[in-house]
Amino acid sequence: MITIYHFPNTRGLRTIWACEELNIPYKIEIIDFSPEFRLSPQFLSISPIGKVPVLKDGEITMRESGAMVHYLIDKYGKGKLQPSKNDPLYAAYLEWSWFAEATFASSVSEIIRHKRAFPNAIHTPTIVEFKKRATICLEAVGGVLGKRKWLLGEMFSGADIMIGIALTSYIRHVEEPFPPSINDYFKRLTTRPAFLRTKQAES
Ligand SMILES: N[C@@H](CCC(=O)N[C@@H](CS)C(=O)NCC(=O)O)C(=O)O
Repeated sequence: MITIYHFPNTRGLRTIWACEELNIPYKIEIIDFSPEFRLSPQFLSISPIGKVPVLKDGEITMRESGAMVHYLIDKYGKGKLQPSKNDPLYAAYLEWSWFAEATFASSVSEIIRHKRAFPNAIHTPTIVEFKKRATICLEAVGGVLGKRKWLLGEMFSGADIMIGIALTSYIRHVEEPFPPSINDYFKRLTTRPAFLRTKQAES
């Protein structure tokens, strides 16, 4: 049985959502998110930098949400949630998946980290700068969507899971409304039955 170490409203949602889309059985362990627990020898033994999510599948332990999504799709997807490797869309699938974490979510994360590290000395220009960076990323997503239903067109893929959770993070931490193109896409994402089951599972 796959185990996902998670804390509500964090990136483990990607891993849970992938399991739900693929009907893979899993269990969730909600961890104590305090720095004391995350940096304890017990948790560091499975997550050497004290972060969630962590995925355990038999002998395998993973600590990057995007890698978990790709792993689950490759191992259990039976062709679902990704284009085949010789499909020209495969490059876009990889690119949006990586963009979601390395570029988009990282701008939002700078805001979270700054507020967490300096709760009594928030430096407004820093927050403004990273909100601006996150918003440029959001506009890049809106720009490609156009009339497309999902990032790759008609095919819902792991890239939508990756971007979808970056969007939930944008709402919570950038606190700006989405432009209409993103709003419609976000509604489609968050009304998928697998997404609704994901939110239910973590609560
Ligand atoms: N790139 C990693 C980022 C993991 C990450 O930053 N997790 C956050 C929760 S979403 C965390 O554990 N933060 C605690 C901290 O940074 O101190 C991934 O995608 O899994």
